[in-house]
Amino acid sequence: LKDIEKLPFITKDDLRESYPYGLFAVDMSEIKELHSSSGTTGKPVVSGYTEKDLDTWAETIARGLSMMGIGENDILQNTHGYGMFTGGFGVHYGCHKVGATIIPISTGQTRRQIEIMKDFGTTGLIFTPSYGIHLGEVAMEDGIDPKELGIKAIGFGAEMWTEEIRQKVEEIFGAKAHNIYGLTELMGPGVGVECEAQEGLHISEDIYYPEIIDPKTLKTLEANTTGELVLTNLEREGMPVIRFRTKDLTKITYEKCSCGRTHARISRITGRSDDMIKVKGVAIFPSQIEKALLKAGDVEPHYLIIVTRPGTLDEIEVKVEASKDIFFDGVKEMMSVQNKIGKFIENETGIRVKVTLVEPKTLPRFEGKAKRVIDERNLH
Ligand code: DLL
Repeated sequence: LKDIEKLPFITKDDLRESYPYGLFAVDMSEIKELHSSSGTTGKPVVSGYTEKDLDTWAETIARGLSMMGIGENDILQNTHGYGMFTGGFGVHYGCHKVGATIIPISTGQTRRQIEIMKDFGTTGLIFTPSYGIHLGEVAMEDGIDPKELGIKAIGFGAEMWTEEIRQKVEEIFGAKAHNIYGLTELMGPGVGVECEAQEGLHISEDIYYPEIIDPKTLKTLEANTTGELVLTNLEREGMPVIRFRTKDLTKITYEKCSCGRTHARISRITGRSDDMIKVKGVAIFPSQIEKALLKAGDVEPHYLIIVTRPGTLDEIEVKVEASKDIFFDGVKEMMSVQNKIGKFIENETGIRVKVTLVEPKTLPRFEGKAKRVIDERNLH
C-alpha cells in the first residue's frame, strides 16, 4: 500500500478540468447516482457512484453511526440538505445500513425541526455545528430546553469548528457530539468519524488510504505531524481518486485508541492550505468573488471579504472600492451598484453577501500574496 505514495497527486483543478465525467472509470450505464460539490455555479466537481460505491459509502457512515452508539432502536433526524450535497443522502444510506429509523427532514424549517424532535422521539441528530447551535437557540427562545428532548448522540461536520463550539453544542443538547469528516471528491461524509473517546476521527482505512504531506515540499510526513491530508479511494469503482490533495490540515496517529478500535485517527481539521472558506456550508474561493466583481464593473479590483458570525449564523461582507466615476454619483447610484454586484456574487458563489462600496484607494494594498479574507469567526 505504501507504494501509493509513489504515484502523482490529483487536485481539485484536475477534477474541474475533467468536468463532468472525464474521470469516471466505468461505463456511464454503471453510474447510478451523481453528486457535486456545494454551491458554486462555476465548475463544480462531479462525483459518480456505482451501486457498489453507494454500498461502500453507506458502510463507512454506518460504522460512524455505530461509533456514535446509533443502532436499530434509534431515530435519527438528518438536517443535512438532500440534493447535490453529499451530506443528506450519505447519512441517509448509512442510517439504513445500521438499521436505525431516519427522518429525512433536510435543512431549514427550524421550528418544524424542533416540533418533530419532540413529537417523533428523535434520539440522534445530524447537523453542521453552526446549524446545530441555531437549532438549539431557537428551541430555547420558544421555551423548550433541548436537553429535555432525549437526544443520545450528535454527529456534526462539513465545516470547521473549535472545541468551544463542540462544548456549546454538547451543553445545549446534553449529548456527546461526534465529528464527521468527508468530502465530495472521495465520496462524501464518512471518511472519518469520532468514536466515544472523541480523540480523533477513525479513518475507514480499508476504504481510504490516508497520508499527511507537507503542502510546500509535497513530501510525506511522519505520524503525529500536522500537514495536508491526502486521500486515496481503495474500493471505489465509479470515480476512484488517487492521492487527492484535500488541502485540509490535520495530523494522523496510528496509536491504538482507548475505544479498542485499531483504525488510524486524524485530528480535528484546524485549517486549510489554500484560501477556501466554507460559509453556511458552501465552499467559496476569493477568486470567485473577484471574478464576479470584474464581471459586474463600476469597481476597482481592490476588495476585502469579511466573514463574521454575529449570532449563530455566518455573514459575509464584501468591501470593494468604487470606481472614481461612480463614487461621486450619489447614494442612489451607489445603492444600485451595490445591489448589482451582490447579484453577480450570488450567481457566482450561490450565496448572498452584503456589498459595501468604499472610497477609491482606501483598502489595504499588498506586497506579495494578498490577504483578501478576514475570517472573524475564530474557527481555528
Ligand atoms: O462537507 C461532506 C460532509 C457532509 C462531511 C456532511 C461531513 C458531514 P464538501 O461539501 O465537498 O463535502 O466539503 C468538503 O468541507 O475538504 C473540509 O474542508 C470541510 N469539512 C468537511 N467535514 C469537516 C469537518 C462535505 N468535520 C470540505 N471538520 C472538506 C472540518 C470539514 N472541516
